[in-house]
Amino acid sequence: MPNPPRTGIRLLIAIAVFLTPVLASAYLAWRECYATEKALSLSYARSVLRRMEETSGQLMAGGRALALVNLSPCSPEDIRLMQEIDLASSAVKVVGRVVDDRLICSSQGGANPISLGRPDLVTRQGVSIYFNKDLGSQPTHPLNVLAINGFAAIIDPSQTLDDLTERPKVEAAVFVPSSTDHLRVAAVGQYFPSNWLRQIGKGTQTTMRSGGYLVSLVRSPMWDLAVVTATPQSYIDRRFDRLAVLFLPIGILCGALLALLVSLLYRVRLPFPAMLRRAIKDGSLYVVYQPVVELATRRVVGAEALVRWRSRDADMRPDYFIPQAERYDMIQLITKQVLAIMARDLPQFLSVAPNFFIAVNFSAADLRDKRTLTAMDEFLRVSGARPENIEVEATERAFLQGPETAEVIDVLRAKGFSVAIDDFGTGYSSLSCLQSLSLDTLKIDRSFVDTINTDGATCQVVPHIIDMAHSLDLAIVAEGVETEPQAQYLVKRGVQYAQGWHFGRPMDPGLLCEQIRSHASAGKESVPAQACLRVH
Ligand code: G
Ligand code: G
Ligand code: MN
Repeated sequence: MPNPPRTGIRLLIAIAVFLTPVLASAYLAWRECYATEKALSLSYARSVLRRMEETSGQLMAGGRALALVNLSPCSPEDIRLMQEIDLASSAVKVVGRVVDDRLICSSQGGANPISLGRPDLVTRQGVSIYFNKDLGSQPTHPLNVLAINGFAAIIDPSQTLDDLTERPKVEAAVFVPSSTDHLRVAAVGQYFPSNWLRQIGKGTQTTMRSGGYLVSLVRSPMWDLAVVTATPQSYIDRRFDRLAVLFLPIGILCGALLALLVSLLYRVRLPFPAMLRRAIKDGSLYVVYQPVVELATRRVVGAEALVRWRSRDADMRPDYFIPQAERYDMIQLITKQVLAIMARDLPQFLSVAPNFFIAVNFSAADLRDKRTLTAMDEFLRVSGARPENIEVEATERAFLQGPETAEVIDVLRAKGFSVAIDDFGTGYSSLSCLQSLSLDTLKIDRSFVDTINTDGATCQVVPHIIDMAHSLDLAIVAEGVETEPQAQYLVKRGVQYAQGWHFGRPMDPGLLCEQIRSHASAGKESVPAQACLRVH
């Protein structure tokens, strides 16, 4: 991960990852409920329409049959034929004869003529419709009369929509679309704004949501009829509540598992080589510089370059990743990166103090490889530094790797680089081997400097190391100097250089440059004021 997200962002991602399946399952559940209710209301509307179409068909067929035989209206033969038609017409309650807006007889026999008044509507097919007529049935029950060419079909509007009793609060109506005010043939409920009907053409159907209702419209392809149903939103909500009990726990479970998985993925470490390659590529490796002071003057004369790994894992410390990189034979990648960063930083140091030196840590693999020599030539070319500006540090273990190592060290020294033995005293061969090594500087390990002015057994070792380095004509850098008494002791013993928290912690190049500048300008005036302000 090039830029690992911070805790806050990670938390946000986890919440988002958790909520996605939860919301998705809720959405799917809701869509499922909506689709089910939509299908139900459409199929109901279609079945009502089918029944109305049947009625119309039977009315027309009956009318044609009577016209064909041309019997005298209400004659016994006529009434017998009407009874046959009645029997064949399942959707029609009674059939009869209408003359001059009066029902003069029916399949139930010749009764007194009943006046129907003006028809409420005459459809495009020529059907006269009389709504809600009391035809003397017991108990009193308003019926609709549909008449054409003197023949009448009598239907019970309350039976048209009787399926609805199972679904309380669902509203429905049968309309005559061609009538200007969309007359209702039958209706349950009130909520029928007429503009719904404008939505559909002949033979089509549609569903929409409006005013808290799910509205379905179907319109007959051949008859002047349309059916509207309005299902309250509460039907969808109730269905959703039932389904959510099932869907939501699954969604929550998936969300939790997914969030867990994502957070695990963030935590899982790449294998070390992949991590290191990525760190090099995305610039997570950087270099800090720890000042080296001349003890007599306390001037900063040089610095040690120490590599750092910017990582969200707090344990990416050099004492972990340097040995790992050595084990995976990748340490030279780090050396290369450190040299590249140093080449960028050095010019600003040198512009302030031309004799400044930087010590760089080499591992055994660097010293075994002859390509290190060409890399150092390239370093000088790119950085504009002189070999005297660079000191190569290596532990005694690295020094004792055989003839190739000795050869590389010799060539480095011949080129003018100085070479230091690092962490001196911690290895097993130490003093006896020192003589045989080709060296310029000895760095006394921190663990020995720690014993100065104490009465531990190893405190006897420090003067020996110092004396020996003097006798071999080596420069000495004491590492890990933390107190002034330690510094005093070292001065007294003739140690020229020191490094440690007493003089300065490892720091950014900009800060180091400022320190060198303030030291240098205390001596002479010619230091350029802008030297350290270079931005990389
Ligand atoms: O200051 P610090 O805690 O980083 O030092 C830890 C160890 O890592 C030291 O022994 C130091 O020599 C080593 N080290 C720091 N930078 C480098 C480097 O660039 N290359 C190698 N090989 N070792 C380094
Ligand atoms: O390469 P070398 O092993 O010399 O690296 C020096 C190490 O010692 C680095 O980890 C550096 O941060 C650490 N160090 C430098 N000065 C002091 C100091 O005064 N006290 C302590 N405890 N550690 C120091
Ligand atoms: Mn070192």
